[in-house]
Amino acid sequence: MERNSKIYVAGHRGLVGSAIVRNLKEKGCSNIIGRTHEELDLKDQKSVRNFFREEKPEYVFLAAAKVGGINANNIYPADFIYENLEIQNNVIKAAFDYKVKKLLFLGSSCIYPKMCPQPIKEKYLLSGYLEATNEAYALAKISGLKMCQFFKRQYGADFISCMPTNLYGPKDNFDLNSSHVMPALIRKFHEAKVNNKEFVEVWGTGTPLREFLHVDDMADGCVFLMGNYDGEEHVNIGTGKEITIRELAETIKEIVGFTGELKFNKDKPDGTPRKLLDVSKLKELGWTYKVQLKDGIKSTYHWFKENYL
Ligand code: GFB
Repeated sequence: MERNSKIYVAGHRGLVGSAIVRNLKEKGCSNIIGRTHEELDLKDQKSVRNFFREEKPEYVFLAAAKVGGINANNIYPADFIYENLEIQNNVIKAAFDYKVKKLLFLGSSCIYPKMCPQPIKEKYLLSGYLEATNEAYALAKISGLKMCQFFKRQYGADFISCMPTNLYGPKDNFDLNSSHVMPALIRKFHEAKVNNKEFVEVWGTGTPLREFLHVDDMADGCVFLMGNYDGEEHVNIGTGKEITIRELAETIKEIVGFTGELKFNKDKPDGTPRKLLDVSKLKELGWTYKVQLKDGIKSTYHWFKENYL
């Protein structure tokens, strides 16, 4: 990928897509294209094919998806499986038909079995039952990574996939019903502080473990893979470190400066107990993360106060 290569970032205004655009621009890339929902509905096959025929991008980062936290995934499984399959089928097939040089498909660590050995290696995929709360999204993402693998195997298409751990950072979704835990707790603790509330509700038991990667690291890892990897197997992207939801809540509470209590609502699902990624494959390729969790939470909280309120 050269600085003047024509690069399409699908989902260029989202949490990951916007970070990829920032990273590419920092690296001097000058020919980056994106389309908003209004400009291009990726669920509409005809529009997607027209776009690829007219624009003929050379490289594609497929960061567009219907995403959400445990609550949204649990409530809307039909939407999560159908819309994500539509988006990825349309983009991957159009990329193939219009001879895109290379495509990177972005998945998620929820593709792995609920109870598989930790840390999770890429080869554990499909070795057991999925976590029920995000089975729909996981099946869509598994299909996408397998589709890239099979287009490479059958046609020699340079389509690769990466599977990130839980991501957070600027431009995240802070809506309390559809968001992931990190932005939800940042917002809850902030609003509890400014409104002098006595407690903040944390969903579940607080015992699940999660790994968190800042989206700027995710973007850097994606650009690194686009330039340095062409294998069939997907690649995990993460930090290799995990924290309990309780520890996360206490860390965010301290950073925000809330002095009240935590209340755990056990009526909300815990989801998968752990999903720590084995990141040795990416490390051996020559990439590791940089943003430490506390620094990332502080900068995300700053972004939230500057941009969301
Ligand atoms: O981040 P999260 O929504 O998704 O939840 P998953 C992580 C853990 O945080 C769960 C707990 O155990 C939640 O119960 N949690 C505590 C909260 N308080 C809150 C809160 O206020 N909001 C939220 N959202 N969680 C997602 C998958 O699973 O991981 C997606 O559903 C995707 O498909 C994503 O794969 C990366 O980490 O459980």
